Amino acid sequence: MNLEEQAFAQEFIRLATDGDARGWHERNGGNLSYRLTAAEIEACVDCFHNTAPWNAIRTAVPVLGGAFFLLTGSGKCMRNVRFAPAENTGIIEINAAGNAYRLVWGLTDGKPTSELPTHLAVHALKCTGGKEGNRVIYHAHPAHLIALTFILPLDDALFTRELWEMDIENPIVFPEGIGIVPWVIPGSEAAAAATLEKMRSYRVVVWAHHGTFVCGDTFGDTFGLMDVLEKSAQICGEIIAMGGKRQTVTEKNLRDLADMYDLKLNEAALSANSELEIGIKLCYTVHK
Ligand code: 2HA
Ligand code: ZN
Repeated sequence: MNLEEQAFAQEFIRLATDGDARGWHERNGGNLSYRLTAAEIEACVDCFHNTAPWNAIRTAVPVLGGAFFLLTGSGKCMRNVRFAPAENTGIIEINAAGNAYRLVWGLTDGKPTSELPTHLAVHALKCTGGKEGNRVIYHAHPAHLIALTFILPLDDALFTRELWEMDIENPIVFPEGIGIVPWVIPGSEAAAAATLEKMRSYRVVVWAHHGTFVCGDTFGDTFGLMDVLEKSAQICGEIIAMGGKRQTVTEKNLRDLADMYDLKLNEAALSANSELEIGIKLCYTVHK
């Protein structure tokens, strides 16, 4: 079978296409990577070549030794992925020591995403302790979330609390909260290190004034997570544009929800001040 027709490749293409349709991928913005299962590697091995040179990975990822990733290419556009998967995406193999990678399929005239250090660092962190989950890592530039990073304090608990209040399902979708990384140079080892630190506690990291990094077990989970975050950020932006909240979801409401659905909610976000002042008072009255 043609590699592009494999179910995982089709799901990868669908996510790239849907993210582009949402407007999250202007020009070459954003990137996506997926760690293949043993069965998928087996099914594709005849399509792989072993002639490309090995490239050093500056921060070695021994736990990923022998892994294969399907990923977008540096400078490639999500909107083109579905029309020419083998030009815009590729599969890399990590060597046994986890300190080098080589291209084994695709990216016929290119190289892996500029954010490869962050993708690999987060995959290494998230694949440990049961190698089944967190196969998908997705970076996008959703406008409302980025806009909020110019308005809300760059604080994990406050950001989490605001987004939780925006959609009743959000505490269920990301009970552990979200991490915020202040401005960092895109593609840098520093960006990877800062993201890694936050990913120890979360599955969502927002890069201030840049975009969002999320990970999920499946393509559907990952896209859904990005989607709820962005919709919540949009609601938050509209509230600010309307002059701020007159009432909101209280700490008690959230604790009741946690009891009912047996959620372990992030305590700092639960007790965060929901009467933020951000130039305008974001919340005028909180009905307790
Ligand atoms: O792929 O979004 O952060 C381009 C980017 C870099
Ligand atoms: Zn980016």
